[in-house]
Amino acid sequence: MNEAARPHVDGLGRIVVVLPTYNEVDNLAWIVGRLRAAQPGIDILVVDDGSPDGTGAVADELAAADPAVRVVHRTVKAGLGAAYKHGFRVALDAGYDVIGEMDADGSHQPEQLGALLDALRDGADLVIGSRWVPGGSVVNWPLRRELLSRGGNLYVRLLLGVKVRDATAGFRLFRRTTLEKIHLESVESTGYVFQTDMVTRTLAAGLTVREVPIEFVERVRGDSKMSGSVATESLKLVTVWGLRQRAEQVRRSLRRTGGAGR
Ligand SMILES: Nc1nc2c(ncn2[C@@H]2O[C@H](COP(=O)(O)OP(=O)(O)OP(=O)(O)O)[C@@H](O)[C@H]2O)c(=O)[nH]1
Ligand SMILES: [Mg+2]
Repeated sequence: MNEAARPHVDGLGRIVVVLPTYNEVDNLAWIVGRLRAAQPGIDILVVDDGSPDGTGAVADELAAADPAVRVVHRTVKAGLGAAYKHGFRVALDAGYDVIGEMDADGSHQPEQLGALLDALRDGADLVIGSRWVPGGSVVNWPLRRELLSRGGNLYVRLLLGVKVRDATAGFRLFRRTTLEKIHLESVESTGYVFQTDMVTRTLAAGLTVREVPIEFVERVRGDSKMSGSVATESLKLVTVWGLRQRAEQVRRSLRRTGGAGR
């Protein structure tokens, strides 16, 4: 990636989308091709966790053929959040102004990225492609998955007071200033709960989050990496964060009451 030579996208500067991959050999070239066609001004950073199916080699071939594509190889599968954190650090160091997230399995459609870019141009600090705002939808999801996602989001809203409909979504655009303000280095969640963690931190920092409706399409090829343990980890951490928030609120109000008594 010759940084200086990369194009700027109107009104937004230099943009890179981070694509995390684990065993996406049948999807990667297809999604990279669609992304390049839909948004020729946007660069791509693949973060592969040593996929045994050869996804890393496909990524290398794509990078060799196209200066807009770059690859980070990690040696072990260490979770979606850890892969994103690594990719974001590389993107920040490379000087990008906007850093995006997208699944590599076709669930997030590159053709819908334009609407997310528009919301960022309107002034948002983080834009989320959302399944659960009016106009958003999912295609080919079993009822069980829909209930898990809707239920998880309801739990996040109730416990953390996060006022977004799809806090767990992974189709996003961050301004670099957002990642700087929320202290990316201090983010510890390594699994899928990273998504909830990032939006919670963004709102807590007083920044603006906008949701844009998207159509989420269930993957056609390859296997899902979502598992019971992923859901359990999210449930556990959101509960811990929620209780911590409550304890902090109680501590603050006790301090206030103590101060008024003096
Ligand atoms: N680098 C890396 N990528 C991962 C890891 N886990 C998942 N991914 C990628 O993250 C994206 C989302 O994972 P999916 O398995 O599609 O999970 P999901 O979209 O929540 O689940 P489905 O709807 O069932 O597809 C895909 O591009 C995966 O290849 C990981 O540990 N490391
Ligand atoms: Mg998926």
